[in-house]
Amino acid sequence: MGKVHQEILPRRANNSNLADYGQAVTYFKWEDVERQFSWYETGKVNMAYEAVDRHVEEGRGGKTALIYSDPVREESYSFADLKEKSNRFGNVLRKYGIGKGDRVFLFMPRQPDLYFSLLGILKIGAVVGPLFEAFMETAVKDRLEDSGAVALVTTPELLKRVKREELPDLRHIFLVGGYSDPEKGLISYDLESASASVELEPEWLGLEDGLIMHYTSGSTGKPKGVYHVQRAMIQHYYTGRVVLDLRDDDIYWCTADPGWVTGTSYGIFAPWLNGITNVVRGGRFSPRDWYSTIERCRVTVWYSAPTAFRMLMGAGNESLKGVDLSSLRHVLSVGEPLNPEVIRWGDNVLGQRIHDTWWMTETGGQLICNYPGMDIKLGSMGQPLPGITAAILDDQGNELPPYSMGNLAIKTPWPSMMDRIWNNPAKYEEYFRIPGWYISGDSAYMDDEGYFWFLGRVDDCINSSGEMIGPFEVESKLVEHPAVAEAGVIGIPDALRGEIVKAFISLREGYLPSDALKDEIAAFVKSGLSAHAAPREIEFKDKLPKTRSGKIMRRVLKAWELHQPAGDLSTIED
Ligand code: 6R9
Repeated sequence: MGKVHQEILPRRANNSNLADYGQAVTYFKWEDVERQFSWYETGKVNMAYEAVDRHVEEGRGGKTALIYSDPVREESYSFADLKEKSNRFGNVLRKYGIGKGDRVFLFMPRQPDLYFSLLGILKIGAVVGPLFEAFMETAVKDRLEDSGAVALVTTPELLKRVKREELPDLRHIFLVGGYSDPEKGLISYDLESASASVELEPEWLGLEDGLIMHYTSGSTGKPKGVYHVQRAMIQHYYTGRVVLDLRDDDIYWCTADPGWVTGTSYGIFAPWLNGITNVVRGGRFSPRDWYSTIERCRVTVWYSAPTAFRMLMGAGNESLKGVDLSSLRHVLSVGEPLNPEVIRWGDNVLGQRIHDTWWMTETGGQLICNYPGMDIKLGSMGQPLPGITAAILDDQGNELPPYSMGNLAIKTPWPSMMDRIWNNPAKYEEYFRIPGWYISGDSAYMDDEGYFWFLGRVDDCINSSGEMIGPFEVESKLVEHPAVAEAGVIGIPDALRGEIVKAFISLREGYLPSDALKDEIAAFVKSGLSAHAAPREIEFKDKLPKTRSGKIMRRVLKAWELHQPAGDLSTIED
């Protein structure tokens, strides 16, 4: 791996929160983070208490915790409101015999009650499982069945997708905006919550007690239930400070849905553990709508994903006319590699450097990041946070020198590391097959200054005539071409070269597909990157297949290409 695209952006003038922890890695101790929690003194642990009640008890109850809006309503709730609403629902759950360790799932659109009920579930020590609202019958059933969920919070509309007769463990359904029907096990969330007490003693837990489950789909086979425990709050709180750089007067907006780990770790836990005002926007994405949300709510810290930034970029500067984004002071990205072109767009158009962060459902929190106070290298995921050790390992577990491509691995443990894969210990062990390390399944390299560079999922890397090609590098070059909105790159079998590079491309507004354009784009990659990485085949698509969290599904592109079954598709966007 050569010294490619090492374009360095100077560090911003920023007096970072990292100073709280001594700035330098050598001084960092997790214990200094742990001291911030009440349980450090009391021994009484509960995530919802730390994220909500604690602020009320310490005199911050009147502060706005949640600003919810969608095209038809805008409401805000204080920390005291969150405490009251989650206490009420916690009491309802207790009334129906639900308690510590029970799995309670959420299946509803993003709306305030989703947040209240999630906190209520955590208050009584149950484990919460948020599902994407767009899941269809089988996706819902598989997850409820595997987790053995005893209760579900949903809406009358979405209830139609719940195959209750096939789910014997599912005893109670709480309907938001619906009526009780005891014979059918249906309970009105609204009426029961309204008559429940506002007083509740939280269930006091240990750091190893359950917190949340997120199902994540592997490339094949059924989705895995990634199970996290209370201990994760240490990482959520800490990264909220040093990576999100949250300060008391921030207005923070994480655009992710709670069905995706980003929407809980960083859409709920990190901001509220830090007592920050959190914006939630319901409804569908549109550039106008997103820009005006930033303007109207005076968002200061904004966490989103490359797919969204690319869509905003693709929509052109027209959609920015007349909007004031000057409230922004810190912008971050997660979920997919962040193309250098997108960072340049952020610098020029948003007036903000977009900070890439790398982590996974299984890691529970951010691990390798561009955080305030460090120099950013365009196209790099950044460096391991203080407290985290990362390395590139070969398949035998040997640490590889700088610039070698290999398995991105993290030294175990860290606070938010997954506790298990529900019902699947063998799958869990696979991640830890090399003693002392967590193997991420991503392929990357490290440079001689300790910055990490993402290449692709291990399964997605392409071997063409003996040269290893990471799809990300090719995709990033492709999106620099003015006609290209998004690109997904895969390897396809080739008799001569082993594999060749094929690119699926969606075009920007105003461009039409043609053979001449294909040639031009291929030549652009050839001259800008290398001959072997240039796509030998290009196919134009109106849309690329993506997950609900915005990841291009390369394995689906590959399955289409090879006329093979595409594996689990429950998380695909419609
Ligand atoms: C948080 C989240 C994890 C996979 C991960 C990697 C990809 C995430 C990335 C990134 C390059 C980044 N990924 N962040 N790739 N640069 N900054 O996304 O969790 O949905 O489990 O996905 O996403 O391939 O292994 P999850």
